Amino acid sequence: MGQPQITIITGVLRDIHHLGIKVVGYALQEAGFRPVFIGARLEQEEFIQAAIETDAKAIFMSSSNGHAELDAVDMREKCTEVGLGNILLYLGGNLVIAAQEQDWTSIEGRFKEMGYDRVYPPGVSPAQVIQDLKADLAQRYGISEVARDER
Ligand code: B12
Repeated sequence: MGQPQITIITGVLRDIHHLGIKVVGYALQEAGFRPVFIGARLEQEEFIQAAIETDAKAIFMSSSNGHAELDAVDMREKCTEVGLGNILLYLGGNLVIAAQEQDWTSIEGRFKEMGYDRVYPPGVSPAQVIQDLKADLAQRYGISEVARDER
């Protein structure tokens, strides 16, 4: 038996584009994590409830309708209110409308100010995300090994 797997809640915030987060979910599974996909068209509270129920270490939210600045706001505060102030919050997808007319660093900065730990543009490689996640788990929780389920 290895160590228990690390649960990551994944899903789509308010919109329907679910292919990207599914791709990320498969990569998480391949890397030895336990991704729990909870669906699309979700409210923030549904991610938080799922994280509480599964003792998740991270929430991966996807948003591609271009309304993330409205839909994703206050998530960190809501997590803190229920005792999840430390949980890793990752956000990705097509976050804003007319992204090509904006500097990515400025888009990323706005979401980081909201309390997201990592913010990704479309086309990010799942390998990069997993590398970041391993680094963040080590730094925030002192977890340095991601065990596979050895059933
Ligand atoms: C397929 C698609 C659809 C399908 C969705 C099918 C489905 N169930 O998923 C359909 C046809 C249903 C659809 C509908 C709509 N769509 Co659409 N759609 C697309 C399209 C062409 C591809 C999206 C996709 O699946 N890409 C493939 C995946 C693998 O890539 P990805 O999503 O970017 O994910 C990658 C990364 O972003 C990252 N990632 C994604 N999420 C996350 C989360 C985390 C935590 C992490 C770490 C990484 C990560 O991982 C992936 C691997 O790199 C895009 C345009 C485009 N080329 O991106 C438009 C697009 C997303 N759609 C758009 C729009 C406007 C709509 C509609 C609102 C249109 C309408 N007026 O009805 C509706 C949405 C209605 C709603 N209620 O939400 C716009 C969004 C506007 C914006 N953000 O600027 C886009 C960008 C098209 C455009 N250029 O205008 N759409």
